[in-house]
Amino acid sequence: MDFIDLRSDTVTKPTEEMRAAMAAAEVGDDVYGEDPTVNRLQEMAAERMGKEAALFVPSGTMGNLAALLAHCQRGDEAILGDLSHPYMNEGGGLAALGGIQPYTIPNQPDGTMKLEDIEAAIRSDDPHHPITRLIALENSHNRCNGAALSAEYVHSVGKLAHKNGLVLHIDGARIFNAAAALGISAKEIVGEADSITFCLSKGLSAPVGSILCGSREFINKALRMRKQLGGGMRQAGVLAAAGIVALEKMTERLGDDHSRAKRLAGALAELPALKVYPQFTNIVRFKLVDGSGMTPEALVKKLAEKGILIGNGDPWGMRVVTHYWIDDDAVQQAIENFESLLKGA
Ligand code: TLP
Repeated sequence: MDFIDLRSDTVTKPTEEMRAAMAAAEVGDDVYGEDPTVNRLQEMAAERMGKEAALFVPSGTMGNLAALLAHCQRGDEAILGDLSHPYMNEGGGLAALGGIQPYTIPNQPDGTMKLEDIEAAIRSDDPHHPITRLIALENSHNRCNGAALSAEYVHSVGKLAHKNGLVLHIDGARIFNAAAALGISAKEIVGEADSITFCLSKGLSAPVGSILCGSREFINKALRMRKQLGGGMRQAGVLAAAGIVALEKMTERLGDDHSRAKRLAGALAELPALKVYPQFTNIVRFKLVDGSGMTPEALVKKLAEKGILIGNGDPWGMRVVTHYWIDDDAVQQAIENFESLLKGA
């Protein structure tokens, strides 16, 4: 059966153009800094984010971790949203491998943290306290329904960080989705950030890889962290080649994914059995209302039997995520299957 896979945009497979670019890629040993395709991708990525330098890493998780390790010492504290990916979904790597203490602040439904909450979390210079070193934002915000944080908000957090001698890191796994939703460039959003991670292997459809961007000095430190984490890759140009196509060809089309997500959100909201949360980008979150007569597990299973895969990973409800391989027809089929399973529920 050909599945309509709405579990995540991480399921995207490379396009034909990516596969051709991968086959033709010029490669070298990237641990020696000699892979011309990786070097080109890194230069392009730094330019797109308006930063001095960039580093190709195997995953978004490693990009965030290498950034935190490069910015923080053991025992330092990082201020994070309580629904943020580095806090919730990265295996506790910052604590386990970095000895970094997370100080979590409630994420608001729009993915922000209140500025006054952030300010209150910054420690005073007292030997009883850990040293606050970093603030991390996530944009777009996965668990907060894919909400895009405005450039103004990101700038104000950056200003607050710098006024207090802290750094701002952005988990921008889906920064190009945020940019598309806000109608501005990614560069305009991340101007105040000291570092940013973004993913090539989600909505941009590359098979593997993320990019960490920042100052030259920061990227030199992060390079050492990537090595410590075992993320130094050799002839990685075969992967970077797909990343170049992703940056050149895939960022401008993300609005299509957002329109399809909007259509899905609208149709699901018509079903009395579902409560659908606000939709902003390519992520639609929803849950079954009390008395629907269906459990999330049963709904996921019944949809899968019809060839529709959806995400059901956590107490925050179910999720469908649109991406390059989900066309209008797939959206229509998904809607029809939801309707027939939940009709009368
Ligand atoms: N998110 C995955 C799962 O881990 C939940 C998904 O399917 O959405 N930052 C953000 C905001 C992410 O959503 C993800 C992946 C990552 C970082 C980590 O990226 P990878 O999977 O490349 O390590």
